[in-house]
Amino acid sequence: MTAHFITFEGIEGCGKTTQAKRAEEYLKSLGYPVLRTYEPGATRVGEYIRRILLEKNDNPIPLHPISELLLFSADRTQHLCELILPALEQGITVICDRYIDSTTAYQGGGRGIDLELIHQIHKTATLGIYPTRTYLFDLPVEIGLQRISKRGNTLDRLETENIEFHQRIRDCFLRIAYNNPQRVMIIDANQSEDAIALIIQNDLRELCQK
Ligand code: T5A
Repeated sequence: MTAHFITFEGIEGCGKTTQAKRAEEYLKSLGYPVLRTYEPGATRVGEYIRRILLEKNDNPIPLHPISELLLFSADRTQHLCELILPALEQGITVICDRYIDSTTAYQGGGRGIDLELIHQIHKTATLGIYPTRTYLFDLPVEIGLQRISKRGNTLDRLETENIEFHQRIRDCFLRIAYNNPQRVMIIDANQSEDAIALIIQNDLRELCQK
């Protein structure tokens, strides 16, 4: 199998992290080397950036939407240089929990930043590295937010946004999928974990043969 760059995307509480772990286990069980990683925060610089963006406290640091966009993008470039590119170059498949589609959906769809500007920034920040397969976990916003509220943790700056904000994000993710049907597979995330894992495993098996 050529090393693939696979991303997991979706709204809050969609269950993508659970499935990213299961996909990693599955590919490893077939004997493929895999790096599972995430955005933001997977590098040392990223840890600092993540604290600015997502620190959970009652008084989050004020951030202009463009600053937010640039911080997610800075985290990405560092992530690519330190982890993603070296892994791909060694033939290791990379599973990444969130990537550019999250920026388009959250900062574009959610915050309303011009999508053309976001695409221009992607071109620079990604160093031209785009995923070969993306799983989009689609779910009604109410169900996703209920799932995260059950965790009982303090919520971060994005989780505390109103329901319309999260609905715009879901709509934007779906538009990305419709515009990129070869790359993005929409998964109905309102099914059992096992049912979802099976859908992904079937798709991964096909991908492995390419
Ligand atoms: N962000 C990120 C941007 O705004 N722009 C960007 O460019 C990027 C990269 C990251 C935040 O940053 C934003 C998006 C996010 O707001 P985070 O803390 O890193 O935040 O976490 P998330 O990516 O949001 O992911 P989580 O791991 O917190 O949530 P998931 O992916 O929904 O994951 P999971 O699997 O933990 O599931 C959530 C809950 O649902 C249950 C799980 O047990 C868990 O309790 N669950 C199910 N329940 C019922 N049925 C199923 N099939 C289930 N699957 C899981």
